[in-house]
Amino acid sequence: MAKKKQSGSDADETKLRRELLRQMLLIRRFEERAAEAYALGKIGGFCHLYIGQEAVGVGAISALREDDYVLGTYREHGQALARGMSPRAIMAELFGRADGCSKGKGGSMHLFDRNVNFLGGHGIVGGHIPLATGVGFAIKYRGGDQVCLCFFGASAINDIAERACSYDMPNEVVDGQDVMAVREATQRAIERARSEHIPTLLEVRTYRFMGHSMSDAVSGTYRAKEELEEYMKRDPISVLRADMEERGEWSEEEMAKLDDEIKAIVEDAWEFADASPEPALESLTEDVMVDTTSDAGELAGAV
Ligand SMILES: Cc1ncc(C[n+]2csc(CCOP(=O)(O)OP(=O)(O)O)c2C)c(N)n1
Repeated sequence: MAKKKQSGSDADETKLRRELLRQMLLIRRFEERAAEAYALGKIGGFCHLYIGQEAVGVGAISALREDDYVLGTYREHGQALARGMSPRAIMAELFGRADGCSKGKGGSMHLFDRNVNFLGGHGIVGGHIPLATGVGFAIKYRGGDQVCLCFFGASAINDIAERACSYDMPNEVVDGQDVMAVREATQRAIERARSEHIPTLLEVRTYRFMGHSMSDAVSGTYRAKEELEEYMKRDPISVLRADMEERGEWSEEEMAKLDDEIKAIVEDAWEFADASPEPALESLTEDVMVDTTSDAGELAGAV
């Protein structure tokens, strides 16, 4: 398709879509390799993949400022990557190695990086929601205008939804396979949080393509193949890619080139993780990282 000449803001939009596509593809390729590493016994313990849900983390996090905060569940690899954490440090953490972001002592469910205000990685369903609330209060007490974005799954919802309704919390239902829809809904929530100081509950409807965790069968035994196939027609990467192709701003060749670049980043992360040593025995009793001189460290210490 011929490329039309673009105005400044159109060019910015194109750039944004490319960046969101790049991030979603990075998550997809990273997690495909993580699945392989798990099968080879390089990753131990739990490993919950985000494949199929990439538009949620990427769309929402793309709306944040650098000084905002993010907390996630144990299914947080994609959110950590979208927040800008290093693929090397994440892969090394999955491998349980000393160069991992949590020094190899947290694993898949406990990714953390104070440099990008990514405050975990939490294994207890719903357990991090009070922590995120604490971050919110800390921001308020300090008179800041940052926001705290907290991801959680549907099983934590009974409690939250009941409270949200009883306190009349603003809420919105969002198409979680459409990265731009997630971004725009999050922008509305952020605007409300910064200007009115109130939280928003976004119900982002998405679908995981893999099993619950790597200990499950590949795509789970508890759902019909037809159901999975139906949802895979709305793969978030294909949805954005089709939109970009229709606009004449993306081609097969560009996709192949991007894919090669991303595969090289993931390969480098694997090699880095594989070469990293296991944590030293004496490090088992050392603190992992709370550095109270940093902003995120201070908040993590506070909550
Ligand atoms: C308090 C608590 N209860 C039970 C578990 C075991 N558990 C791990 S994942 C999970 C299901 C969570 O589903 P959901 O919140 O919808 O998130 P998803 O896994 O679909 O991302 C459960 C029950 C847990 N981690 N914490």
